[in-house]
Amino acid sequence: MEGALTARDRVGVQDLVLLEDYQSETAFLNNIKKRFKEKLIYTYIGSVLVSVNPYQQLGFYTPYHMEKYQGVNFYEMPPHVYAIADNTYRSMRNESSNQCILISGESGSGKTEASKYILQYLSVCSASNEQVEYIKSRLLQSNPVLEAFGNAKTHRNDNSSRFGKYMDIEFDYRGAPVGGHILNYLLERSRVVHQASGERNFHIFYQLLEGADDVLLSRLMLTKSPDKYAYTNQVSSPKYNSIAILYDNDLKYTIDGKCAKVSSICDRRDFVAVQKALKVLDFSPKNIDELFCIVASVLHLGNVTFTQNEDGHAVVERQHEIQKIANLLGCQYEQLLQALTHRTIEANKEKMQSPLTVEQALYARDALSKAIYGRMFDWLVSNLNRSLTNKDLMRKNVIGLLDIYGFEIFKSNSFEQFCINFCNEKLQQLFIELTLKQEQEEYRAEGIEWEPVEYFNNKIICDLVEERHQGIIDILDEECLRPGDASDNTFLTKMEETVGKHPHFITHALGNSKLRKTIGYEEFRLVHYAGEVTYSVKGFLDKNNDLLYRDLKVAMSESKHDIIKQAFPVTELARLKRPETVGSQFRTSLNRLMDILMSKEPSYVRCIKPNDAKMSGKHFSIVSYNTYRFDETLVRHQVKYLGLMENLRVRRAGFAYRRTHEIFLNRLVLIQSVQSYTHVYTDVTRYKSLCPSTWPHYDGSPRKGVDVLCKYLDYKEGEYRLGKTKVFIRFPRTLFATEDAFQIRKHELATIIQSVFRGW
Ligand code: AD9
Ligand code: MG
Repeated sequence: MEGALTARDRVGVQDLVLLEDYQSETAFLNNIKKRFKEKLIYTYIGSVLVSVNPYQQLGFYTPYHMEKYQGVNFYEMPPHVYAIADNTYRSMRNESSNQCILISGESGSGKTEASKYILQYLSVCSASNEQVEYIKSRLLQSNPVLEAFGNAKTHRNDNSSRFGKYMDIEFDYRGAPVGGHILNYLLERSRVVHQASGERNFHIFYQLLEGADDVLLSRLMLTKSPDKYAYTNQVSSPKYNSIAILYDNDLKYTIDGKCAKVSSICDRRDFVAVQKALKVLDFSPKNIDELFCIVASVLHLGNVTFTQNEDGHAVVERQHEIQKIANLLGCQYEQLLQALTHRTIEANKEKMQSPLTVEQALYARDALSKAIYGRMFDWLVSNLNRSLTNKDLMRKNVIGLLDIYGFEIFKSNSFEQFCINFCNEKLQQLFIELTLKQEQEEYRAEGIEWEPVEYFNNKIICDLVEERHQGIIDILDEECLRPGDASDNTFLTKMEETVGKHPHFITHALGNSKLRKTIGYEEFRLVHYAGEVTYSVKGFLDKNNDLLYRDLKVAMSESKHDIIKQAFPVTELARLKRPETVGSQFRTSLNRLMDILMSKEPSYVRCIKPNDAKMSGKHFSIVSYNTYRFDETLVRHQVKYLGLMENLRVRRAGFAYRRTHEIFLNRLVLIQSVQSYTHVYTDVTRYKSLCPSTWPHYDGSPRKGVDVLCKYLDYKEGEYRLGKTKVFIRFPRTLFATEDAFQIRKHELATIIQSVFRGW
């Protein structure tokens, strides 16, 4: 507990289950707001950590703090991401079980930062030797590489992860990290060829242009300036709110049309870090060179343009660009040139070259850029995995870290948001199931009767999206496969026919007159667990198909370079089956992820973004400070999308507070940490001091002691239960009364001790 009543009033409760009015969203918000103002960015809901992005460096991530959180009881210290990491680590060791930490929240809320703090903590608190140190440094160095290739500056976050990431950290029987494994999800490949105004392409493009020395630049046939490349120079005037215009430096840049530079990012320094990390991770000089060649080739591809000849066919404008690209990708110039402007088609078992129109050629060019970049990213992850695997070291248990995109609701939502929001539905389902399961298990283990909890099961929405033959993903696939007149609009009609009656699906045609005003003809709306999202069907078929013409695949598969050759395997060409669509692939990989997570003991970090201006507040005027630094409307939305009220309800349905009997009576305080493993505690009297039968000494069992104490404190029958190892208290007010009495008692005890000393 955080001490005296006054402190509770000022900084709120550190565990939201102790809120008296736990049904009130306003009370919830007020509590995190109070804490946030005091720079207490962390609050619990039971064992779930709620974190509010401070947008400033706070002083509690030091080695001193890491040491302080090691081996202490979860609730004995102020809430912290280290407490979650430590608790997870110790559960893994003590119970010899696999664990996972699920981090969620919207873009810019601090997921990736939290996952880095957790990884650092696990690396510091675990055992070590030379071999293990080697693995630890590799685990830590995987971050700068993945961020360079998978993160980008967006309106919401200067370092936004544009892919989902699940990382297993593997530990041996001593609890030392011996390896890792990364799974990546749905990289936003469309960013390679197009970015919204004021946003950037993936960091690596700018890092390379800014950070590479002249020798490397000339080898890659690049000039230093991102303005020269179409894929890094797509800036027009952005839309943003007025606060941002006034205060955000890099947004000011975007007004000038110079989005390539972001004030919070140093591309040159980051490039040095990436090069160093690639070396630590044992990427060969040849592979590193090939990676940069691929990045450069994509920049050159973006500059390839086409004109139309007399026959209406596409012709490459500056053929020397293709020469550069072929060179960088290690493939045949003629073959690439031909594949960018023609398609091989088979008619009557005869192969023919069919010329492309300019529009088709541009499509093919962008499809190639996306495919090259996307497959290079997959290659990168699988190579990182190879580097994180040490066959000589025996692994016993794992801790998984999931840093995945949160719910997205933009003004205009497309296929990408559909996939991301589906992913969040699945995670919410898992969250509810596992939280209930955990609660139930704890009650059973403690021998306390389980009281069923009413909750909204969002399985109905997951089914709407993923069910075989009748779910939206399969309807979309069917349209993608159907020859003839299939289009985004026929997909919409098919959905109306198949799932039109579903309570969570609405379209213009299906809605009533009031709804029709808010949904366009080419849109559909899903009622997600977190709220309604309207999706535009435009581009769904294309994005789901994600076609790359076969001729381009052939050209790539014949490359002399290792990475490209491995990324475009010849075996893929021999397969007659159509490649799986993006939606189906995503469904499969998500369901696999759910199985992985289900088999582990989960912990949760729920991240919240306090304002849309990426600001800590020091730039705001006094008038705007409180309004904008902690934007209540924005936070309220997130509390809803994260399902935090539901979480609190589930947690509060039974008992608000539970602690072991020992801790209820006495508090354990760490007095010495001999090595990183051995901790020495001392007992500090707590509530047992409130009852003459338990203080100063009680000879019976802790459970009996708590029983005597609770009766003495006049707890009513329905207010508490004694489990085998823990006491459960139903209402916060019961606990607060005890805590307040203890604060007074503490004072009395101090006075008694002082007078005893004086008497001496
Ligand atoms: V996204 O979905 O990948 O776009 P994240 O990952 O949720 O998003 P991220 O962790 O990248 O957000 O945080 C955004 C920025 O907020 C960081 O670059 C930091 O500048 C800032 N941040 C986040 N958490 C903290 C923190 N605990 N302390 C200080 C923080 N700054
Ligand atoms: Mg991130």
